[in-house]
Amino acid sequence: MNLDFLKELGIEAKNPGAFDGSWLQTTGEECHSIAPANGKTIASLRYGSRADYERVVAAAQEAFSRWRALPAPQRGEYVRRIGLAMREKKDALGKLVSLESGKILQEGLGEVQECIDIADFAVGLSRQLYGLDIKSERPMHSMREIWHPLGTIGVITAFNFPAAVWAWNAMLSLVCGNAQIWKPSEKTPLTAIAMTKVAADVLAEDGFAPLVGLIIGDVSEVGNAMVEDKRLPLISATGSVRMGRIVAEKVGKRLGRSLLELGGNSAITVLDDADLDMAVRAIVFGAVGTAGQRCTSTRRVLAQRGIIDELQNRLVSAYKSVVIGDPLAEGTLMGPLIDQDAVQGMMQALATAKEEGGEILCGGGKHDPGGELSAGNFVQPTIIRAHPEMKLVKEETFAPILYIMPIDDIEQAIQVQNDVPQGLSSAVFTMNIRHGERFVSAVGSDCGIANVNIGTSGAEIGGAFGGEKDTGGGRESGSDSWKAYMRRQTSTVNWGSELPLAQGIQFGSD
Ligand code: UN1
Repeated sequence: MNLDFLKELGIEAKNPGAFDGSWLQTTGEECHSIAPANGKTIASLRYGSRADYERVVAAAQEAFSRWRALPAPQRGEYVRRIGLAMREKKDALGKLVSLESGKILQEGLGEVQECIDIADFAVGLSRQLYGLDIKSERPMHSMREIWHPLGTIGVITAFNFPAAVWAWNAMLSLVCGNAQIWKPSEKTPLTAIAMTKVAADVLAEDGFAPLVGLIIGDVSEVGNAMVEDKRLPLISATGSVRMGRIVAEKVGKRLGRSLLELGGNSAITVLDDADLDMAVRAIVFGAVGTAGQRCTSTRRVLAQRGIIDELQNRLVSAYKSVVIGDPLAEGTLMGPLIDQDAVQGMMQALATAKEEGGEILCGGGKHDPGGELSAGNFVQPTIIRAHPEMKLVKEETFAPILYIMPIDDIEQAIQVQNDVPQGLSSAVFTMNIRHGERFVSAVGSDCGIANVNIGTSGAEIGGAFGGEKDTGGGRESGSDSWKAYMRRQTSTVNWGSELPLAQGIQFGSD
């Protein structure tokens, strides 16, 4: 494979693992970025140490003290140029995302587009960080809410969206006036280095490069340092529920804020009156896309009894035509899982499914595309006929396993759908407006995302992204998610010559 695009992105055979405005000669453990498709090392790097982390924080803090004083639209201008730089490198960045995370090139390019989109959104937002004008109960008083930058933000991201989740946080946070320190997944360090370079090159012109600090290292060394660091008022973390609980606890203990986007277990309900062509396409993209390794991946299909057999047959035949192989090759629909642990996790889930009475309808094993890809982490996308009482269907397995279960009606579908610990994304396919509206009503889906005639994954950046229950409750990306990156100040100004007290209190003479 031609890897010239790595040069374009500034990736060397050996790379430093931390950036504080310049690239630090990190001396920590050596780590290799491994292509999940063939097990080969793409490039190596050295982890940042605790001392490197200190340098990254100090530089970010200093840059923040200057950045916060810039008018927000001027900050937006920098972000506009970061968006342009990402556009120029979209092709190379998309290839790197695909090579390093194993998602297919179309999805790699889509991920970079998501970064560009959020940059554009943030530029507009830089002129819309609106506060409120609140009517005071006292004469000649004005009361307002003013939003101020928060400080240096810690961003922890997962392998499956190695660029976009950082961009959701960083682009908004930059226009809000913050510095950020990014700890990416150890499995996708090169994408983090490349993204940081793109943003830093734009910011460096005026000495603002330390705003996009990067520290690559293991959880016990730098991950812990971040969550326990009082200098970071907000930790935005994406990953497993287990990781999220630790972050929430440690950040909560120091009374910091955390913004969590954790596990999902998305269901698509398909009712008897659904447009099955659309439903099949949405389910296959949702369950097979990114090899089932999105938080929003479709893991459960709740099908009404009138259509379940036809839907099942159509899904099975669609699955059989999924081209599995090199994620960078045209025509591939499913790449590898991220590593052998993920493959083992899937095999374990398949064994449990059988024990619990699930019936494997297609797939159900590893996959060998041959040649050098034989060393990759390939599996077959799998459909299992299941029932809601199975314990396994309430768990998130980060792999392309889809459980299909019968339901009687919309009531039961909503009940079964919500009866899991996670609450990220959900969808219903129906042509009946009553069922659709019911699904998105207060007595419908309990998820952060509830769609009608659209799948569960592939959300646009314009909406707030995140979910309830074990998903962690955070909201990132669009809508008013920017508020998480700012501190709110309530300000009352007395422009009169008296000093009336609120609540009509008389205190002392006069
Ligand atoms: C994730 O899996 O952590 O909605 C994020 C989606 C993408 C983001 C997924 N826009 O599927």
